[in-house]
Amino acid sequence: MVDGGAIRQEAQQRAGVREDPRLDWFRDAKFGLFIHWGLYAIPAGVWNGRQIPGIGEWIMQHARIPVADYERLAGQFNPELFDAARWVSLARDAGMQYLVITAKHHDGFCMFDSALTDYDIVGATPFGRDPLKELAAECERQGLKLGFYYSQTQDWHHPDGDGNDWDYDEAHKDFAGYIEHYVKPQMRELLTNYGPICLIWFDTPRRITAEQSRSLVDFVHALQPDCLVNGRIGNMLGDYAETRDNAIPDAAVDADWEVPATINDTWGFKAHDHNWKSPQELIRKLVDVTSKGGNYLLNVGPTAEGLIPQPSVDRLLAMGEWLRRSGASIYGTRPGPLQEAGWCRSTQRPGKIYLHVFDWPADGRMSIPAFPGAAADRASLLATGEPLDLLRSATTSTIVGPTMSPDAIDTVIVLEADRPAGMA
Ligand code: JFZ
Repeated sequence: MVDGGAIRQEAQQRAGVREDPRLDWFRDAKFGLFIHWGLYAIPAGVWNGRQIPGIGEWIMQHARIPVADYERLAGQFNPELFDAARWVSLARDAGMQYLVITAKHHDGFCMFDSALTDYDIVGATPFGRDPLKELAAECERQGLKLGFYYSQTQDWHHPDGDGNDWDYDEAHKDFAGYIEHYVKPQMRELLTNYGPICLIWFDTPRRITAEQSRSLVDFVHALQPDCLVNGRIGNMLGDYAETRDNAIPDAAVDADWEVPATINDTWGFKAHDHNWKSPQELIRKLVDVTSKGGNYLLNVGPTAEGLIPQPSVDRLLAMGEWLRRSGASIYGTRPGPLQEAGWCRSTQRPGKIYLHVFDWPADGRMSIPAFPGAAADRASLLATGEPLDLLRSATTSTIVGPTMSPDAIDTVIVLEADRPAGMA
């Protein structure tokens, strides 16, 4: 959908939008928690004893499960171990600045109390609680921004939604009516009953017309002017661009953008997916994304009991630990001046340049060019403040650090000028 080249094109379309102060928090946030949670957590990738290939939240589509059969999952959904306070504090401990949870995914099941349908968590499950309400209260209490994922086109349960051709006849769907009389009223519920919502995360913009995309953007903004709309509203609209899933652009992109990413290979919980990325890999991806100007929206898929899988918890906590020592090089930064160096990533803020070194050189020596308009007079290690030697010539400077890597995941070197005004 949107890769490095396409995302740059989208940026051009949004020219001028770059200055929109509604996105100030988003530009500084860098790291968010994505939560895919719904009825699909019950089968967890297995239907009638058969492992269904592909992402877990797509099981209804991949196994062509009739609505009447899939609906029965609601009667079993009772996530008694769900604890909003624990989820939100995990996101805080991981160093995340916002949380986005599935209010309605493609399966059409509503994880919030909706007057538009009985097919929702309060009306159709033994659980009977509204987890979005509980999360909204906790986010408010713990100071985390809250956003909702909402599948505006695909709805495999609604007869007029897109995507279900095994129960319904695609040719006879009133998709326009579904947008007007179902999607919009539900948007009103989500943007009225849960306090301030930082963003609506739309998805898979198939069959939606430019007019429909635009009217949904306007509808959201009319209800909550500060609520952002992501690029997957379709038709090059929305407040910021979304890359393809797990796709990090190859170079910095001067636009507002976000990478949605998985820790293993599914969004919704799958019992048999154990392909977890290492903490090192995840931290380096966050650094890479930040150095190119984007945000990293990292997903967890809670179980049907309401628990975030322990391997995910462990990785998020490891990321938080690294961010506690090196977060100054991430939050609120912009892409740094050394983009093509290969041996490092760079970020910056006024007066400071941060060099991120993944693979520390054996001799501890690293050369940097003399940045135009950005004198680097001093170098130090961010985590400890330890000063490093800086050997300078007219065109390059050589940083002389220890021969042992100070941080095997990513060592951050801070460059500062004696005249900070010239920098950044
Ligand atoms: C979509 C959903 O279908 C999926 O279930 C999940 O919610 C994910 C975050 O988003 O999947 C996509 C959407 C776009 C691309 C790939 C998967 N893409 O552009 O490559």
